[in-house]
Amino acid sequence: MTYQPQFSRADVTPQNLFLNRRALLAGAAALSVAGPALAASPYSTDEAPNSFEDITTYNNYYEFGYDKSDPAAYAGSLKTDPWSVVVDGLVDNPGTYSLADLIADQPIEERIYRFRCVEAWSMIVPWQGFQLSGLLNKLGVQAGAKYVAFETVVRPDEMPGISGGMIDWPYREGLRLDEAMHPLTIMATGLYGKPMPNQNGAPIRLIVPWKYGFKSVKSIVRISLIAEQPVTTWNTLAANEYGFYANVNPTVDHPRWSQASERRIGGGLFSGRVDTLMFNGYGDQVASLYAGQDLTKDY
Ligand SMILES: Nc1nc2c(c(=O)[nH]1)N[C@H]1C(S)=C(S)[C@@H](COP(=O)(O)O)O[C@H]1N2
Ligand SMILES: [Mo]
Repeated sequence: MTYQPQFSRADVTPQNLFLNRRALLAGAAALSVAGPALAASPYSTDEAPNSFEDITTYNNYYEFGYDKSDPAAYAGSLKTDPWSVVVDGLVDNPGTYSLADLIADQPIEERIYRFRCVEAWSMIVPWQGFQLSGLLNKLGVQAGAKYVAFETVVRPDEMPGISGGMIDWPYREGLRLDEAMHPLTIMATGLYGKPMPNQNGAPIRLIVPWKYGFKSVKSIVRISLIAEQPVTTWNTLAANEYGFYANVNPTVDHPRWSQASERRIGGGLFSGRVDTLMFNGYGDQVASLYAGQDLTKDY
């Protein structure tokens, strides 16, 4: 995998807007053209979303290949219906759930979030989804569970990137339980008012907007409540480069490039280089989760 440092200069400063009224209006406007009316969320940014084309043609989904264009080219072969998700570990209601049963009672809403990859590019994405907390409460987290672990589907016949390469599939990610229960953490089932495109992780994926994008695992088939910090894919590949926490942090550089700024994907008014914000701009909401931790060590 070739990560490249970015060199263009900042020309746009992102608005650090949050929990305001304009976000509600922006969300409502985006939905009116894109699909069924969903409740707009005060958790949304009112920054202009990237285009559907940007979001669905510039992807990381290594099961389909390493190039940014590979997921859009090859993910069409992934069969996402029927879909089931195994829930296991320290949970009151374990089992193998159909996707429909798993999410039946979860309120879907739009969340327009900043999305920041560890490679120093970013987008604004209008996801739809529901809070992971709602699902975990339904499943019944038992005392002793301290982490949530996730796995992506492994289908070599449908995923041309599975064979070869260095990754020990399935792609694995995880969160501490308090991170998983945070209201910003969602399970996303679509974007732009449409069902989730395969290249973005259909039919259901995690989105944790204050963390680097690699935490936001796609096409989830297993959710485990566990006592110990789970083994995760990028941390296993290079622990000195990709921490378990992976909180967006402009003051802790990747060993091979700066994290102080990012390249906002897309043409037009909002393209170009922008400063990276602590916790991707969600610090007011999430900084307290890390009180007392040294984020240069817990990167
Ligand atoms: N299963 C799986 N999930 C994954 C990845 C992957 O390669 N496989 N890539 C991660 C990385 S590095 C990023 S930046 C985001 C990209 O999400 P997007 O393509 O929807 O922008 O997905 C994350 N989730
Ligand atoms: Mo990424």
